Amino acid sequence: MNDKINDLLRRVEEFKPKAAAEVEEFRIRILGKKGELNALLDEFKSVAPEYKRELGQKLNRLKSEAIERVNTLREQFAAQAAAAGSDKAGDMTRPASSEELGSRHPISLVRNQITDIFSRLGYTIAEGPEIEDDWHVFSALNFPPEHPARDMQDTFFIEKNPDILLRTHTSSIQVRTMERQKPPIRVVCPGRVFRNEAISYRAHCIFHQVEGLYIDEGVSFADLKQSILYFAKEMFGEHATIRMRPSYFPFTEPSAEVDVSCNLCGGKGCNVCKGTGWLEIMGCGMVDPNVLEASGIDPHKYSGFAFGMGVERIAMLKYGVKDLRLYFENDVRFLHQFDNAL
Ligand code: 2NL
Repeated sequence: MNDKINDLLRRVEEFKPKAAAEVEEFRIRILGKKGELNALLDEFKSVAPEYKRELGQKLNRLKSEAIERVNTLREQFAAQAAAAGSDKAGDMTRPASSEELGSRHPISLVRNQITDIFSRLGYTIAEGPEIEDDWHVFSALNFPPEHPARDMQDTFFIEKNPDILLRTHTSSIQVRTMERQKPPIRVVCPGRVFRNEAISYRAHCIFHQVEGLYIDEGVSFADLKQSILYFAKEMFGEHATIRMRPSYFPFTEPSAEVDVSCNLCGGKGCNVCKGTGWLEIMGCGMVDPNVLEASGIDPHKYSGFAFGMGVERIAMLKYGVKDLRLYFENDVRFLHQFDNAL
């Protein structure tokens, strides 16, 4: 009996299974109901009383060692299986792979910069429909009936109906504002505009404008000039200066074209400003009394100024973009260059 116990004890100690299934087999063979340990306990019943004490203690030790061995081996295999499982999921302690982040489109960035600057002068933002009627785009703005902008060649008409068209400028938003609201009026109107043009590096049939309108009693050309100078300095830097050249628009009188000093050559003349030292940034003027009248504002009591600029052009000057088509292609190599732009 003593030899049998010693033999089993040695086999328990030397048991080195290669798989979890072997541990379970071992447990049933040794510790199971009809296992070797129970067989020894049966045999123990008929052991002579003088050996009972010693053999009983040995049997108890064998039992607890067998149980402990099975438990440790089970834990080892469970840990191994868990480690193998997490291998499939990847190393959970590795840093997460970075997400590709989107960024603002340069046109949105510049449009927001423009409207932010005028917000600081007390302007609010107004928007309006892209599909307009003749009144809000042309007639209320003093366009004569035979003006070339009304030609099918220049404007997109919907269903060939001469009264339903895609707006060619955002002035229609200002007309709607004047119809709705009494002076004082101070609004900036950003939006998409549409013109029937062949697409090239310098022209596109869809582009973006921001226009502004200020109407109150006693608004003068001096107010216009100071407001535009403030805008130019905020947009292009404190060193920026402006000049105004006489121009013509149907909706303003007098009208002017605004140039900003070239920030690349500091006014000396370079290939961007074509040697002039100046870059054209917008058009402006005093609102024509006919335009005020058409929208229900008394031109004897009120006066105002208006201005309009192309967002693509301002972005080109600010960021040196040389081809308009880049704004519409959404190539990420172009867009990511503006990740850290204001
Ligand atoms: C340009 C020139 C301009 C306006 C837009 C305007 C609007 C109303 C009344 C009078 Cl409702 N004027 N807008 C005035 C002068 C110039 O835009 O070159 N835009 C890109």
